[in-house]
This record gives sequence, C-alpha cells and structure tokens, in this order.
Amino acid sequence: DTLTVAVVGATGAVGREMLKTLHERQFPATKVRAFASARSAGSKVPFGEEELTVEELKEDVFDGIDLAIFSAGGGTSAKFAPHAAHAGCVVVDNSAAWRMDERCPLVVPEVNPEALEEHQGIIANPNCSTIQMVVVLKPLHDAAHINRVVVSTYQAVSGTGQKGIEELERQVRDLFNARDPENKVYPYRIAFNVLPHIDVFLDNDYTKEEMKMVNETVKIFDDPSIKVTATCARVPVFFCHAESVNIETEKKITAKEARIMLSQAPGVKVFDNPRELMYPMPAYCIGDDPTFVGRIREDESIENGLNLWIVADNVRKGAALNAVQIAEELLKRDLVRVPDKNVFMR
Ligand code: A2P
Ligand code: 11C
Repeated sequence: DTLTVAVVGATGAVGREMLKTLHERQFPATKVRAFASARSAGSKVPFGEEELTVEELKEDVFDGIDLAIFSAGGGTSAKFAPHAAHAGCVVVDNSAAWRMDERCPLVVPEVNPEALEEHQGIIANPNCSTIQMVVVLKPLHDAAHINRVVVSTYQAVSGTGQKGIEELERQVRDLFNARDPENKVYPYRIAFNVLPHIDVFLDNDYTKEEMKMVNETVKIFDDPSIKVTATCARVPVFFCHAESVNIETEKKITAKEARIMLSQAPGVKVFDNPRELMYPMPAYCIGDDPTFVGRIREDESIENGLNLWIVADNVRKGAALNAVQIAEELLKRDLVRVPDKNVFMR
C-alpha cells in the first residue's frame, strides 16, 4: 500500500513544523511532497535528514496524492482545497477558510475525533488560540457543563507566520541600535509593546480572532449553550500563546477536583504549584506537544467558577501537531478517502 502526503505552504513557519512533526512521529507516508508558491519552487526544505524540493502549487497537482495538509493562508486554501478533494485527496486545512463551513468537520483529536467520521474531503484545523483552550475545557465541560467562558489571550508573533517573527526580530535590533523601527506587518510597533488587535476588526468591534474563539468553540463542542467572550492581544513573544481563562460552570468543581481531572486529560499537562513558583510560561513551552495549565483557582466572586492559565506552542499544538494528529486519526479510522469528489465543486 502507498500513501502519498503533501504539505502545502511547506516553506512557511507552520509548514516547516508540519514536515518536522510528520518525520518525528514517523507518519507512515510512503512519499512526502512539499508545495508552496511559484516564488519558492525549486528551493529545498528539510525533512528529517533529507531535503525535499519545493514544487509549485497548481490546481492539477493533486492526482496521486492521498492526503494534503495545507498551511498557506486562507486564500490559497479556499482556491485549491476543492481541487484536491475533487482529485480524491483528503485535505486537512490549517487556515480559517473552511472552519465554519457546514460540510467541514472542525477537529481537535482530544476533543471531538468522532466528527471526522462524516468528513467529505476537507477537514478544518481550528485556530491556535481555540485549540489550546478547548483541550483544557473538554474534561471540565464533560464533568460540570461550562455555561460561560471569559478569555484574554497573550499571543506570540509566530501566529502571523514567518513575517511576524522577522518583524519582532528586526524591531528589537533597530531599537537597540537607536534606529526608528519600521512597522511592516503590524499597524504599530510590536517590540516592547502589546497590541489589543489580532486579525481584522468586524462590525461588532470585536476582531476576527476574538470571534474565531467564540464560534469555533461552539462548533467543536457541538454545543451552542457555551457562551464565550474573548479579548485577543499580541505580545512581543516569538513562540507560544498564553491565555487567562475564566469559566462559569453549571455544577461546582473545586480547584483540587479540576487539577485531578486535568491531570488525567489527554494532551494536557498540569503545571501548577504556587508554593514552588510553578506555572507555565511561553519561554519554557517552546517545541513541546502538551497544552500546559496552571494557576488553577476557584473564582471567589461567583458560586461555580474557575480561573486557569493556559500555555501551548501555537506553531506546534496550535497548528502543525494538531493537523498531523488529525491525519493520524483519519488513518486509524480508515477515513483517508473522499466519498463524493464533487461536493466542493458545486
Ligand atoms: P512561499 O514561501 O512560496 O511564499 P507563513 O505562514 O510562514 O507566512 O507561510 C505561508 C506559506 O504559504 C509559505 O509556504 C508560502 O509559500 C505559502 N503560500 C503563500 N501563498 C501561496 C500561494 N498562492 N500558493 C502556494 N503557496 C502559497
Ligand atoms: C495568530 N491565531 O496568532 C492567529 C494565527 O485563523 O489560523 C492563526 C490564524 C488562523 O495570529
């Protein structure tokens, strides 16, 4: 049996991490191909000890590819994923293009793997800030039903991709050299600053990133009774998003019970001991697979509430790892097939 896998957007921050993750986890591909825009066709990207030659993404490249993992921006996914599905290639898409489409499951393997069963060729990977939050909320919701979530995020520049990483690097260097830092990627300086603004503003004055957290959480839990409100901020950190999360539950959960439930939850690592100054931080979670949770406290202002501090590597669990875990789950469930090749062409 052969299994050809493609990474689309292979030269990007997430695409590179996808290749690394596929290799590290020994994903059973017989062939791996790397795609990006015409700009980087012919260049090389690392895959384990080897290098792959980057190919130009075109509509007709998907014949003979069984599974494609996309991280090349929403526009690229909107345009090319239907062509992939039409060629019988299953797509796991990391962009926002297909997440709220009713035909596409939105999956975090620790939370709703069963949603994959109904897939029609395109599966969406949620936003990074949503993924790390729902992995932690899942056992608490199962045990006590979450009525409301109030989340504030502290998001790394790698969420913007390679260009976000380069902007922070360049601005820090400019400032240390007494040069005026130029803003190319963000509307204001990100070095030594905090921007309460991620993605575009919408009519309700929330940002698109904030509304992703609201809408994706409801879809992943398949439960519109969970009310979420979010404030998303960009901080001058390269990797790992942090989140302050306050939840109100139907039933009471003590901090101690929450710690026990979370320590048994898949994909979660409790790192919480105030007396030893133990709490998760972005600088110490880089490259790690789990979603870390600490600062677990009862909210003393309400009857049934908890406060949590959640940190995960946004490029890894927030993007590449979750996508590869979806691919692994598809294989395990024998779902690497497109039932109707025309669903997304109509
Ligand atoms: P390229 O390097 O050729 O521009 P990041 O999220 O780090 O910015 O990376 C974006 C990724 O998406 C890169 O691999 C980039 O390739 C790829 N990409 C952007 N636009 C296209 C496109 N139109 N077709 C294929 N790949 C694209
Ligand atoms: C950020 N969360 O940190 C964004 C990146 O919808 O996939 C991912 C955007 C998305 O900027």
